[in-house]
Amino acid sequence: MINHLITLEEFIIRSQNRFDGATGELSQLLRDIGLAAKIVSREVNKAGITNLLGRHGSENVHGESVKELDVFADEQIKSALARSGIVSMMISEESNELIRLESSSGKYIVFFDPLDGSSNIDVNVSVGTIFSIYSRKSPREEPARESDALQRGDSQSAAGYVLYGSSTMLVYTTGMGVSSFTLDPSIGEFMLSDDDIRIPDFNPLYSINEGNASGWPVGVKEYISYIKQVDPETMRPYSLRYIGSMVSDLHRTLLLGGIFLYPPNVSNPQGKLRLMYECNPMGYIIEQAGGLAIDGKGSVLETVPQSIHQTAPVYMGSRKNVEKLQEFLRRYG
Ligand code: P6P
Repeated sequence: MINHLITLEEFIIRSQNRFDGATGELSQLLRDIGLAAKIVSREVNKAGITNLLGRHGSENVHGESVKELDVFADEQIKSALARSGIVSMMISEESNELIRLESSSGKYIVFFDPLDGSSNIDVNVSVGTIFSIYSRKSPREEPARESDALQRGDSQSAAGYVLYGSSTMLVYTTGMGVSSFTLDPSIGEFMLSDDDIRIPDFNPLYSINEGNASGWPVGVKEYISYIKQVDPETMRPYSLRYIGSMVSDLHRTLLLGGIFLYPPNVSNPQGKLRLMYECNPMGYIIEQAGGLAIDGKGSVLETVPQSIHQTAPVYMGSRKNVEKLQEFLRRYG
């Protein structure tokens, strides 16, 4: 129970003091991301009355149409990261290539999806920003290398998301549990809501796009059929909740429990969600909160990345929910 108001900045400083030898750079980076989130939140929440709605006309690296707010969010985050002076390279869903920054001595590499779920913007469904932070491995006096970006998800220094919903929330982890903050727009501060989120061990909730069922692996088909059977003892049938915005679906899963699934399907044989700026950051948060995040074989965070925009199948949520799925994947493949 939080018995007095703590701002994001205050919490970050306190957390930094728990890290021996912390230089304050990660704290500064998290504060810069928090500022960009406030600016994006202001525009998302008033998009309905400005000209930011609708398509920007361009397409991103995946051939998806880009909306004005996507571009705005992308620009805000890029300038916040560039201004920090501690980021040497960044990769955005909206940019084909990785972006090296003049301050190439910066300690961190940042992946981000500036406005995930943006297809929901025009219908006023919540969308989110996702970020994933790595320490670079190459010598800091040299320009950052692509190998600095191709690190496994279990090497992340920090990961988080901003959910622009009925309220704007920032949720992040630096590897010492998961904390959440709610934006108080009247004072422009993210206020601490929960300093140690733990995902429930089980909940009969599942989140998947049933429209793709014909292309799922057999093990997934058998699992989904199993959880729809009637058996009160095992709380079946489960309830289906699917918003179609990963940050929203996983924020609900983090707080209520259950399982989120995006398996391979006919149009996405390697899965649809991007490993580096969707699966890894969200998976890191779920695992830090006590859940599981797998790609159908093992932890998605152990995947050795081959390219910055690659996709991966992903199944994540409450431990018992994911373990039950794993039984079916082992039995049916
Ligand atoms: P589908 C949004 O476009 C997104 O990248 C994620 O936010 C979301 O989980 C997924 O795609 C939804 O995909 O195929 O169900 O529309």
